[in-house]
Amino acid sequence: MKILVVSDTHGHLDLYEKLIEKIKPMDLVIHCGDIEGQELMFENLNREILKCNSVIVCGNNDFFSDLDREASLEIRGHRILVTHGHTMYVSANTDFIKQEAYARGYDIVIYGHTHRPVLDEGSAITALNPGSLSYPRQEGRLPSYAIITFENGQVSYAIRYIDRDFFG
Ligand SMILES: [Mn+2]
Repeated sequence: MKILVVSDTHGHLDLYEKLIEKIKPMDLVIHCGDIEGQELMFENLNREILKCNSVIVCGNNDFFSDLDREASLEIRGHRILVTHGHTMYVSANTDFIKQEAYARGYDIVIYGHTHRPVLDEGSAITALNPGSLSYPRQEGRLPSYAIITFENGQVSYAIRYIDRDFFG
């Protein structure tokens, strides 16, 4: 099972559409917030191109949306918390969000907000931030996304970057 994780698209889905045309199909897509009004378009693209459902949470810039602040998923024995992260001090580090998720019984927490990709893998809890497709802030500033793969009883994570050769 393969899950695509993206975040902080901030009103732009043109790069996202090119991305999913290239990496289709997926089993699920998670958007960690700051989608800025494009949730219906996002869900439709995922249904049409990836043939899958979408999980979207509310970001600090999703002012007029009725998106949930959190999503709770259970996949292949893993409990996954999805949240934008802005209320959990994620700009500093992953300590608080990991503690919070672990205390609530999760073993994977997925968030966004910082526009910087993070994979903080641990035995008790793993924190994953896919970065931003629209406004990357990490060194080099390449748009990024993440893939989570559940296979043979194992979970693996990959952060991928879209450079100028990505689409060939
Ligand atoms: Mn944002």
